Amino acid sequence: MKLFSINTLLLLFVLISFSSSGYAEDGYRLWLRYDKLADPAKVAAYRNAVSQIVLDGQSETIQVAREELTLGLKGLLGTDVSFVNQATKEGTLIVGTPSTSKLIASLNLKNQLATIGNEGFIIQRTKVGTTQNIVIAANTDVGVLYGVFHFLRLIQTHQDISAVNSVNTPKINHRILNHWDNLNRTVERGYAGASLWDWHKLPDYTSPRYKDYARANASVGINGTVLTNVNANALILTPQYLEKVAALANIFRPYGIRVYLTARFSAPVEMGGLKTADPLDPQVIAWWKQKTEEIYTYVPDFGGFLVKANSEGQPGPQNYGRTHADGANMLADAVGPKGGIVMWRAFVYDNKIPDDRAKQAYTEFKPLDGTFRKNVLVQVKNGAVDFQPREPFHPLFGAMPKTPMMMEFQITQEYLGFATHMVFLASLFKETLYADTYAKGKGSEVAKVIDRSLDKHELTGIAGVANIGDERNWCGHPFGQANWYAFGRLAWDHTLSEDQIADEWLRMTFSNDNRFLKPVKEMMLASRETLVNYMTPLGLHHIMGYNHHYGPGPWVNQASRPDWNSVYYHKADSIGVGFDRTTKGSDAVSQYFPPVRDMFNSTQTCPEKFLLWFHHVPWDYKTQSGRILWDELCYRYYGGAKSVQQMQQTWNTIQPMIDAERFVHVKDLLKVQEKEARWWRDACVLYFQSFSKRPIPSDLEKPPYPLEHYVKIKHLFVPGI
Ligand code: BDP
Repeated sequence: MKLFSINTLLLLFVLISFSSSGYAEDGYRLWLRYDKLADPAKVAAYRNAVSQIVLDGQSETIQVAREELTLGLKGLLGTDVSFVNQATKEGTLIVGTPSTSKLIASLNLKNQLATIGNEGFIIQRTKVGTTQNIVIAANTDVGVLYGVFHFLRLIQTHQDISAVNSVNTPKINHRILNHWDNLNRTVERGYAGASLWDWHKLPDYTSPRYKDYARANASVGINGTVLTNVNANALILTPQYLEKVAALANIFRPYGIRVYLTARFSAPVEMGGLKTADPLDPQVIAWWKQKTEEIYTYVPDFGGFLVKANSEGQPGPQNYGRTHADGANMLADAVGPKGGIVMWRAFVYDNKIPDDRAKQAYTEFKPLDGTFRKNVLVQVKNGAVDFQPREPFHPLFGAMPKTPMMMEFQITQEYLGFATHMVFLASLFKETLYADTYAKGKGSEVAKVIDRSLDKHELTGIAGVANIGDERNWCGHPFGQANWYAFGRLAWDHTLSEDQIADEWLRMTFSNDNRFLKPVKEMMLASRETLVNYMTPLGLHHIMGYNHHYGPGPWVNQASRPDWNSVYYHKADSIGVGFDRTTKGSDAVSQYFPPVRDMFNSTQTCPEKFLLWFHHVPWDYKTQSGRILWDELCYRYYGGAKSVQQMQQTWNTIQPMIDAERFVHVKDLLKVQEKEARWWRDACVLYFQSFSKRPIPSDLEKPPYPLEHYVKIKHLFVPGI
């Protein structure tokens, strides 16, 4: 009798080989991989440092901390570490808060705990009785959980913990992901599959991914999530959906993550049957108050609302002759008594206003400074136009000292190559955070505006538009995960360097091997500049394909509104290229504080990276390299595309150091990136050449097709719309 066919045996073999490493390397585990450390000496050292664990407390948060420690240590060290009641021997890991753990309460940590607030933690090697132990202490259970994740990270990244002494507190209170997810599971500007939220099956079926999503967020300290698109659908506020929202909130709660929703401003009309959504109308006020109370019956710790109003066609208070503050305050009064907040977006611009789009948010919001309720944050994109590969910081930062300003970054790569280009966004985030606004003189960096060190607001916040979908590896590109990670780490502590964040992420996600780390880290750190060079060098912006925003489209001039045309932004003509935003032009420079204004106002002092953002510059203008602008533009485009080829070469060298699955995945995506970088280069250079009338420098290869070829390329069914 034949028991097994050859095929079955083969399948069995494949399964066994997978299970010996535990998992297929499909990226699902993100940076929380916990594979056994390769170096036996390290394993031995960590086992000595953590021979048993005392973790007191019963809350759900303590339970998930226990789960994570169990999973992490078993994986990393290859053995179960037992939980005990007493620090009976050297190398006991003592975890908890003074209120849940007698042992923690008995240690001399009072002074330190007094400095770390509700979410901070201390990890310290301390003598307990006669033995040396490591303590993870916090004031709250969620602080303990953050400490546990940090401790596991130390081991994952091979840190020496023999003298560990880390006091860690978040610099910003609200660290929030914004999902632009629709109720039909499409994701606006999402490139990683469908929405994670399976509304149809919720609340009864809850995918295991929800918990893993929460773990990943908590591991980097993200403590809030806005579930729905800023282009909002009022349906989310109905009982049918609130029940589903509650199911998600219940899963996220133990991980310290609060749920927020987007509020469609016209909801009182659309679903409440009212004739108006005027924020000063008593019936409207009562409707939102009642609706908010209803939401809190489903989600007792509901975080509040995010609102896009009077922007790109969304309804808002201005429809009724009211201001943004009137609208925000009405909602703030509704959620305030329950501890909720309102994040009111400043992303507003109107094609009927005959002014530079880049100026409009400032013009509208600055006069409202001081008129918002205490529980309102004004959420401002990093730059004044729209999440471009590079923009100068938004002039509203520092300009509204009486209002807490919340940073909005875009993690999803709407304008940065979707989920096929490798670009490490920590560089972009840091560049904005560390731009000096001069609001209170030198040293008034954007980070200090949003972390309250400048104006001492009670509320502080930072948001990132998520790049997460239901693709197996969450973000589409394996390196897209690094941007989710980087956002979280910088939201917690913006002083971390890009280098450190890349280093941590690579070690946890791929390998601690230096032969891998060094070249790949270098590649990541250079990747944003590379992308800027092949897409929008020297301050160019908003020259992508119309509407879907895929690929180059510097020729776009037929959009339904002028401020959606590329030609509006680059203003190329026979004389030169660039948007004159100087005091002689649109005067956008004057929205910055004087030293910044003056710096941007002159081509002599304007950083070259922002040259064409602020100036219309003649083609023969001499740039810093000594080349004329036209030549420099060509060299930047060609240099960018060439750097992608170098990225490919670098990636090929690390093949032996990582698994084949992820190696091939990244290798193939680099092929796409290389092709598209050349596409951007050729299309843009040929297009701008039609104005400059100058030759492409002779040492650069000529584009294979004429300009018309690129103009004619049409893309249908582009994801993310
Ligand atoms: C733009 C996106 C659009 C968003 C908008 C926003 O193209 O899909 O709705 O930003 O932030 O960049 O509201």
